[in-house]
Amino acid sequence: MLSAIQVRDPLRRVPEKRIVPAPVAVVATTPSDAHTWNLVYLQLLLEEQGFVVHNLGPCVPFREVVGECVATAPDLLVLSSVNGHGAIEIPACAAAVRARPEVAGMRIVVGGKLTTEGFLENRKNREMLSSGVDAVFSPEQPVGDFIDYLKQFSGVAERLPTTRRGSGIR
Ligand code: B12
Repeated sequence: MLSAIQVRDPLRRVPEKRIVPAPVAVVATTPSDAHTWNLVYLQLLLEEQGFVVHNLGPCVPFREVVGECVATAPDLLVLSSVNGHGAIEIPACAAAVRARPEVAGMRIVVGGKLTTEGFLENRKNREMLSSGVDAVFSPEQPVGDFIDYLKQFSGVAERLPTTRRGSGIR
């Protein structure tokens, strides 16, 4: 004889698994810079820290950087340049991104071999910060400093409305 299935509490719901969207980063470089492994390195490092990454690849026109930021509303824009012209090109790129109110809350960080001198003069550093860059990582700085900086984004998803996050749901 078939016995009836016993359901202890039919209305009891399975506990919801909390889905926390990952922070999103756009990785880009300047229009003149053809180096690629720096971008791959940054993508892997950011992914290891829990980010969903949109890597735009080498030689990116400013308008493409701006377009991607506006389209994906990332938490972070990482601008990397190693050909030595970064300190000249990055302020214009950062200013173009900062002109867009849609991404006002996004952080912009910069790093790599930004000049041909092997170090970054204070004047060039200040120029980048005043163009809208939030943090500049100089060539001699250990990568641990960047990883520490990224820790502030670990709770970012909990602070933001879910509607803002179109992609990268984990
Ligand atoms: C491979 C290479 C090329 C290849 C690139 C191929 C490709 N598809 O990537 C080719 C042949 C195309 C090339 C061309 C040129 N190159 Co080149 N290239 C290199 C080389 C040998 C390796 C670069 C590399 O892949 N490194 C591996 C990655 C993982 O490391 P990385 O790029 O250094 O990035 C690290 C850090 O900078 C840092 N970092 C980078 N970005 C950021 C961002 C943040 C936020 C943080 C925290 C850290 C960070 O983290 C990374 C890991 O430690 C370097 C010399 C060297 N040994 O570094 C020269 C080098 C970068 N090139 C150089 C130059 C000058 C050129 C050319 C101008 C040469 C020429 N006269 O034509 C052209 C420029 C082309 C262009 N339009 O940009 C110089 C730059 C000098 C400077 N900045 O003062 C270097 C340093 C060689 C040298 N010692 O002179 N290059």
